[in-house]
Amino acid sequence: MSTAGFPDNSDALYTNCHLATMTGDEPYGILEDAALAVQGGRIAWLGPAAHLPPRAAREAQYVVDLQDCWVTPGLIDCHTHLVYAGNRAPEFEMRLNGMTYAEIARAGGGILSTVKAVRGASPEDLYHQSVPRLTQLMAQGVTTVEIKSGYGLETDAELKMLRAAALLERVFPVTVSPTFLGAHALPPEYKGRPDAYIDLIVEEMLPAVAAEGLATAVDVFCDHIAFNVEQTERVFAAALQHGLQIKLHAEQLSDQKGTLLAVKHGALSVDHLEYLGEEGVTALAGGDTVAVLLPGAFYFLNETRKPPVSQLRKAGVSLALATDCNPGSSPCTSPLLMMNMGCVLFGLTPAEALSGFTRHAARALGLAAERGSLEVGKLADLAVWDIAGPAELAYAMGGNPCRLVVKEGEIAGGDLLG
Ligand code: DI6
Ligand code: FE
Repeated sequence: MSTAGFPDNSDALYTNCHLATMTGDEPYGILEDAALAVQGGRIAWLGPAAHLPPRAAREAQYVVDLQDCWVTPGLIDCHTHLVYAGNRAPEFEMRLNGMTYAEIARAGGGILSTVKAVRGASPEDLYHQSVPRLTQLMAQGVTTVEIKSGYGLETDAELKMLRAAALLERVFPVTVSPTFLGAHALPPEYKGRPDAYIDLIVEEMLPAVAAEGLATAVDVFCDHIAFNVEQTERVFAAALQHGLQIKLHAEQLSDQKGTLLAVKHGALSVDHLEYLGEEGVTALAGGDTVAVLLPGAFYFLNETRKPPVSQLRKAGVSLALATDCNPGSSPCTSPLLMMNMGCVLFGLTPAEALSGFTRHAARALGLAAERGSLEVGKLADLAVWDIAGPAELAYAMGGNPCRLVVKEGEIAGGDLLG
């Protein structure tokens, strides 16, 4: 790397650090004893510190000594339901005191209890209850987060959820990638009439969401307890008509072959995949659809069937990892814990786990042109870690070595400089 191309008067120069660029063929794209310059919110230069031109520090607006820390791309949590009201801790407790899931559901629990809480919450309350979950993610280096609706299940309540997600993005230094998940569950008032509910989604909800520009993608829960492949296809067709991208909760509890449908329609991602069969793996091979693994839900629901990770890996499918932050199956706000579980429960390597929260997560949101790796020209979204090497991120259980978060070139959090 030469000093040619070093920016004049950079906004910030980060020195005394090591980079996991997440580029190239080597797992982490490691660059030790490195420096990184930011200009206009983007990465303007990165390379070995020894290659810094002498004028670099003199001309920079400010120089930040990263004290031997490691820098990764800001983490991207590509699958969350973090906007919701209430929680399901009482149900968790009932379950562990011996009540079955079906009994809890009959007693008004399960996903519909969160629907009731969300419908009953004021917009302000819904927003305020969601803030701590977002800030906990950000404290672990998250700079981009996907947020789904899907606990409103009626037009106004779905819009309320997506407006809360939009407000979070306005208030906090984070990018929110909003997804409309009206087809998450059948609302009680449509009991026995799932197709009529799909009509409502297609004819009323989706147009309203699109008109307000509240979502960039549309998701469906395709499973025996939710919506079938035909219903899913109707929602996909409407989404594509509105110019929205699509993704799918697929093969979480059974193999519905939703993945085949999703790939056929060019979905950004298929998520969960515990029951993905050989056909599904073949469909994903060589395509652009990302497989998103959610070890938190697998763990919290005490599942035993694991996604076919080694087949997916062999087929060259991009593997992302996410928290699935939601009150019912994954009340989790820790990407680092998900990396650990991705390794221990699903057999990912620590490098795959970090790729799953960076470059592959960016692809799962259609944002890879600007995020997910440390490269000149990409947004300066950075997470700075007090670790001796990147494998430590997936290794540790608990704790948080994140010392600094930079969002589009601005300091967004952390205590490194405090
Ligand atoms: N799969 C899940 O694991 C969550 N949603 C989904 O489609 C469960 C959401 C909840 O129980 O609240
Ligand atoms: Fe989910």
